Amino acid sequence: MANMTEQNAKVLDFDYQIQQQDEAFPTLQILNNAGQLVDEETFNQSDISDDDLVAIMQRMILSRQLDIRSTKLAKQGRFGFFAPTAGQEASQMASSYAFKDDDWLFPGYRDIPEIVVKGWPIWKAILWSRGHAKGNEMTTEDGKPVNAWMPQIIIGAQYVEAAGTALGLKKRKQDAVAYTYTGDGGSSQGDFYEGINFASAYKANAVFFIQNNGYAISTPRKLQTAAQHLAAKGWASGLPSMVVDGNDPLAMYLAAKKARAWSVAGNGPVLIETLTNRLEPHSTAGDDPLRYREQSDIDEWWKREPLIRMRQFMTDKGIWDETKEQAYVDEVNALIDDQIKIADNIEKQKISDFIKNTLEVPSQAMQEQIDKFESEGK
Ligand SMILES: Cc1ncc(C[n+]2csc(CCOP(=O)(O)OP(=O)(O)O)c2C)c(N)n1
Ligand SMILES: [Mg+2]
Repeated sequence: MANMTEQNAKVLDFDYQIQQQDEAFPTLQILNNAGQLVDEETFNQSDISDDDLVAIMQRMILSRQLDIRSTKLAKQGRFGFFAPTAGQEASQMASSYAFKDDDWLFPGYRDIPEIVVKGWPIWKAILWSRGHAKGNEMTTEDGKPVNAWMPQIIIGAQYVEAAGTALGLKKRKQDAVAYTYTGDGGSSQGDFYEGINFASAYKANAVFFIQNNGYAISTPRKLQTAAQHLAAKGWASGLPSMVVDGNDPLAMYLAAKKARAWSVAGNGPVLIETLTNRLEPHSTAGDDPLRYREQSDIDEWWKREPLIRMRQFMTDKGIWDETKEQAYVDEVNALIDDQIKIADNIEKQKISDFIKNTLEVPSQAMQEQIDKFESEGK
């Protein structure tokens, strides 16, 4: 027996294993950067109408305008914490379009636009950014519940929350899923692994997104993990896992729609890595991206942002033009103007209110603080 078995040779060939990891995750793309369909057959599978395309485009524009206005407000000191979203519109808006009102959204701090299109008023998002308790009310303008949790600040924690809710939905035999977004950095957290492992073991109704936008604050994707694809992390938990061009709205919508259908049918969760890029600073708190990346890299990614290709595709299809776009931009900005006024007119939060909202039953020390601030009218 001079020769190794093919099986043993593969097990012991580490180069082969690394190469396999790379080849196992091709990227799903339907619309290229020039706005042309690269795969008409897959496009047809998404069964998407012209109205859906317009709705997705409008949501992406809403998100871009919110980003622009929020950044300006933050510079004027009128916004609290804001994490810019430019460049991630397909990853966020086209994917979330595939979900329904009954589905539960578990957002991270960069996922404000996904909550807004679920019915959370922008004025509440502004109050949330300022740390006002009213911003934690996940309800519509007329008080109806919005199936979303508050944006999570603890990196990756939303994966655990989503896993638990996903199991609840399965046990109650509900026709709904929990869907959640974290970042490339988030996929290195313990909560990430615990969430996907638990949800997969129980075949819970969940769709997990990793928005790989290239950076965790200043740490580039390559320094965060040696995994060649973040989606590969899902395989360890037995999950179908895919890599999607995160700047392609059509691919993002189809991936999310297929993942939801798979999960709601009782097959368990799906993990989706979206390849995108953060075009702006990490947050409006003063981060300067030029300390850790080149301007030329940022410029290149701006040429690949998702609105460009969607605009081209829909213009070629005859369902979009500059006039329509400008009219919608104006409409959204008028809405944002109104929402800012509402937020500014809400009664200011007292320090005592802030402490009262921390725990349902305040500790003794907190009660003493509440009493003290209340006695001073604060
Ligand atoms: C558990 C935890 N550790 C550290 C931080 C500080 N922190 C805030 S944002 C961030 C980077 C997250 O990067 P990524 O997951 O890629 O998301 P992105 O900001 O790019 O959307 C870190 C480390 C935190 N909020 N929570
Ligand atoms: Mg990131």
